[in-house]
Amino acid sequence: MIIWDREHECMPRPRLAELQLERLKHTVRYVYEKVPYYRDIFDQRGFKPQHLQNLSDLTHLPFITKDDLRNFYPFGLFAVPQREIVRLHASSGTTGRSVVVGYTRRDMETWTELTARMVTLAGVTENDTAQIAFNYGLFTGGFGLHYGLERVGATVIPASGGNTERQLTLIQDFGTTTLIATPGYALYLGETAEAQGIDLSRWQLRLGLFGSEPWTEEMRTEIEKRLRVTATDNYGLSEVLGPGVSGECHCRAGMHIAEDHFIVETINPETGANLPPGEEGELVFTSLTKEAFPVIRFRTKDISCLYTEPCACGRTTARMRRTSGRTDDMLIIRGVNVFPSQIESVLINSEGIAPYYRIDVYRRGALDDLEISVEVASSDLLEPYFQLEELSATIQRKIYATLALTAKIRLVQPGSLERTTGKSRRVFDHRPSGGRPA
Ligand code: DLL
Repeated sequence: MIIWDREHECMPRPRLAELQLERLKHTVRYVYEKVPYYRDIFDQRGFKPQHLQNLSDLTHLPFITKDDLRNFYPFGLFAVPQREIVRLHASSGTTGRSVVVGYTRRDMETWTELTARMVTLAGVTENDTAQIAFNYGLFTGGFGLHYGLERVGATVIPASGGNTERQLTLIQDFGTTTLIATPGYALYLGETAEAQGIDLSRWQLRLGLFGSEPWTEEMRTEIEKRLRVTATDNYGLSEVLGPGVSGECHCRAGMHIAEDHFIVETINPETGANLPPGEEGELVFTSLTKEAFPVIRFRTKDISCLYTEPCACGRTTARMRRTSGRTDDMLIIRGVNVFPSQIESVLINSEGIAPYYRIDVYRRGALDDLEISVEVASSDLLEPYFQLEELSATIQRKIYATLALTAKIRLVQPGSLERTTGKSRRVFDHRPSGGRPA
C-alpha cells in the first residue's frame, strides 16, 4: 500500500497539533493584514492576531458563512492582487450568486499534492488509467482531480461530464481502470452499460472515486454491483479547496482529512457550540496554507462527525464520516426532521425498485404531504395491480418505520425519472418558504 505523503499523513498527533498551531498563527496574522473583512470582524471582537496562543483560541473567532462570502462577489475576499492569481473557479450554487475562488501558483501546487494524496488513498497508482467524468469548467471537480492524477502518474482521460455512450466506449477501448464521477452519474453509467448489453467481465474498471454529492452505503453497494468496482467516497468544497479535502482509504472507515492544511471542527448547527469527536454536527473548516482565498471557520452546512482514533491503514489524520446531508437539504415535514439520505437508504434496500427516486413535499391545507416517486425495477411490475399495491404498501411501511411519517408512494416506469451527469437534484419542496416557519 502506498502512502503519498507519509511525513504528513502519518505524523504523531501531538506533532500535527504543533504544526497546525504554527500554521494557524501565520494564517490569522495573514488574513488580518491582507483581507479587510477579517480585520473588521476581528476588531469588532477586540481580537488581535497575537491573542491566538492555542488551537482552542480559534473558537474565539467568528464563523463565516456562504452568504458572507457571496456578499464579496467576485473578488472581495482575495488576499493577493490579481497578478498573483493563476486560476479561478466558482462554487456550484443552485441559488443566488456563486462564490468565486482563486488560487495562486502555490495554492495550485498544494491542491495538486492534496488530490494526489486523495487518489492514492483510494488505491490509484501510476499503473491506472483514470477517466474523469466530472465537468471541466468553473466547477472544481474536473480540473481538481486532473492534476492530482497526473502527479501520481496515472494515465488521465479528461472525458469531462456527459455523453454517456462515449464514456462507455472510452472505458472499453482505452482500458479505463478508474472512474471519477458523482455517485449519481456512476449509477447512470452502470444502468446504460447494462441496457447496451456491455459485457462487464471484459472491462478493466476496478476503482471508482465518487464524490461531490451525498450518497449512502446502500448506494455504494448498488454502484459496486453495477459497475464492478471498489467504490470510495471523497469530499471537498470550492470555498475550502475543491476535491482533495478528504477521501477514504481501503479501510473505508471515514474520509481522511488533510489536517496539515485544514483545521476541521464540528459544531451544533443551532447554537454554534463545538462538539467532541464522534458527535454529529456541522463541519467547519479553517484553511492553514491557502494564499489567495484563505477561510477562517467556514460553516459548510454539511453534517458529519469526526473520528480521531488511529486507522488500520497507518495514517493518523482524523477522518470524517460520510455526510448525512446538508442542513439546508434537511426537510421538516409535519415537525419531523428528514434527511433525503434516510429515504435513499430505505429505497435502495427494497426489492422490486430501481435506485432512482425523487422526493416532493407539498403543503395541502395546514398539512405537509410527502410524496416519493420511485422507479420499479422492471415495467412488468407495473402490470398486475395487486402487485403494485403491495409494493407501494411495503415501501410505505418501511418509510414509516424509519421516519414515523406516512408518505405517498408513486411507482413509475423504469427510466422515467431524470438522470444526471453532475450533481443530482432529487428533492423538490413546493411549500412556501420550504416548510420553515417564516
Ligand atoms: O463538489 C468539490 C468536489 C468535486 C468534491 C469533486 C469531490 C469531488 P462544490 O461544488 O463547491 O465542490 O460543492 C461542495 O458538495 O459542501 C457538500 O455539500 C457536497 N459534497 C462534496 N463532496 C461530497 C461527498 C465540490 N463526498 C458541496 N459527500 C459540499 C457528500 C459532498 N457531499
